[in-house]
Amino acid sequence: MRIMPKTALISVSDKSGIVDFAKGLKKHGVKIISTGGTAKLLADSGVEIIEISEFTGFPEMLDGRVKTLHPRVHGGILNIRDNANHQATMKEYDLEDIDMVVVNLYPFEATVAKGAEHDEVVENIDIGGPSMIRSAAKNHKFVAVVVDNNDFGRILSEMDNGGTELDTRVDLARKAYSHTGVYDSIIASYFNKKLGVKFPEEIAIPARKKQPMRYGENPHQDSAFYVKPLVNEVSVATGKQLQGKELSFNNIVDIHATLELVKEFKEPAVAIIKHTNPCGCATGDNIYDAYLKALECDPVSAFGGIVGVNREVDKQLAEKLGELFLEVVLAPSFSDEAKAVFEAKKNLRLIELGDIYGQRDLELDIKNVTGGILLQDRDLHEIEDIRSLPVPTKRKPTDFEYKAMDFAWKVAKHVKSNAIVYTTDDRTIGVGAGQMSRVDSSKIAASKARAELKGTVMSSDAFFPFRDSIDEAAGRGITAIISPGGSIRDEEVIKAADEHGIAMVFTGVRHFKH
Ligand code: 93A
Repeated sequence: MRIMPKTALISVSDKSGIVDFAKGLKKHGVKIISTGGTAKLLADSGVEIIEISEFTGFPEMLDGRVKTLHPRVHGGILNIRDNANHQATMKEYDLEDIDMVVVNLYPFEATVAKGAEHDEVVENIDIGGPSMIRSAAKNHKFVAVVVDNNDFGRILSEMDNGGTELDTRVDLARKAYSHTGVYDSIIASYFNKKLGVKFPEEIAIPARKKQPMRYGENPHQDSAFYVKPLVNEVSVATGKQLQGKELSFNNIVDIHATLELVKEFKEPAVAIIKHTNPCGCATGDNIYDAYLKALECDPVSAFGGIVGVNREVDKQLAEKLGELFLEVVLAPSFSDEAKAVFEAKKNLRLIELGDIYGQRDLELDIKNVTGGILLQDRDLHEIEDIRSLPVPTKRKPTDFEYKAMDFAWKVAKHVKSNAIVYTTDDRTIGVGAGQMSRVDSSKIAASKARAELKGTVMSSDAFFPFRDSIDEAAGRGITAIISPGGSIRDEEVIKAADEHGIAMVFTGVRHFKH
């Protein structure tokens, strides 16, 4: 059923394109009712309008808090056009149909983002707008609701063809309820954050589509990437793609993993990630040096990997990176010369992130399970001073071992459990990830090592349930071990370390990653 609107109510905060749209409506003889700022803009642009105050018979009052909240507005929108009772009421109170509602809301999000005081934020909670949107969306059988200025074109073209289609009005209603739902969920998030409520009684997590994905984790899974509003942290969601193929679902997950790992280091650092696990990570005097060391860990696995660095990529590094097939390179920035080098690699995705050490956001980690979601704090724990941690073994760590364990611990935090990582003080030598038994991770980490394991250290994301991993590591020449401790067999584990002359540090913190 096509409907040609006779009367439209226009009240928009985002006024982009509104004048042309109103002029388009006028071509079809639509009567336009409008509020304060919108009315002024339209009138100044030569569009004939009726002020809302004239329509309701009441002035816009209480500093604009009440302008459209009136039975003439809501009756005009909500009445069922083919219901005799409704029509009798309309007549009785001399109400008039409103067939189109064009509303977008007070900029609550932008007001919070600019750091406004609470009172100003509250003033930007739109009440009348969502009410009209919800009324119009409910009565979509007769009324078109427009919340997205990008829809102006399709509506005018349908009107050119005789009026809006029912399918279109249903689709507009669908968008409208998402719009008011997300709007309210942002307001709720603001209050939750302000009051420090991490786990409220109910949650609606707002997010907006950033891009459709070609497919999900696998080609038979459909997918899209959504970003959360009001997150104050540099992330895969804020990164700018400078070149290369479209990002894939797995690229986004891996970019996130890579960035989280390189953020651990203040000194020049490089992480090479495959399937969210590092197959090389190193620090160096400069970023080029760090890359060579990271690549040396496992150059076979690095093929098709994601490389993340925490310094600008220069020409020298760009040329070196170009020797290997990579999916993505991410960095705070790329020099112009580096960009020129990468131009030859059309498919390689470059992600420029800006200052990766800006503030951390307090947002939570979300895990999906069928029928529910789990929320938890992000694992942002860092060791402040490794030398202050308990050393349960007879031998105390050397300076080198302390430095190496500090490095190894930062990497293990970003490896899927069970995680065992062998490192020197500036590079990974072997990484064992995602095994169901810890000793298997130890063996895999050792088997991956291309360099000498003698004199390296071992980190373990969780405690050792048995002494087997210690014996395994000792057999390879590992001299120090960092782990949370806390097993009921700690004594057995410490005894094993003492027998081998290994120094241990207990962090008291676990870094499971599933
Ligand atoms: O303060 S309100 O919640 N009270 C209302 O009755 C009302 N009606 C429309 N805000 C209200 N609006 C909003 O005003 C609209 O949602 C729109 O965002 C804005 C447009 O105001 P103006 O036309 O004065 O720029």
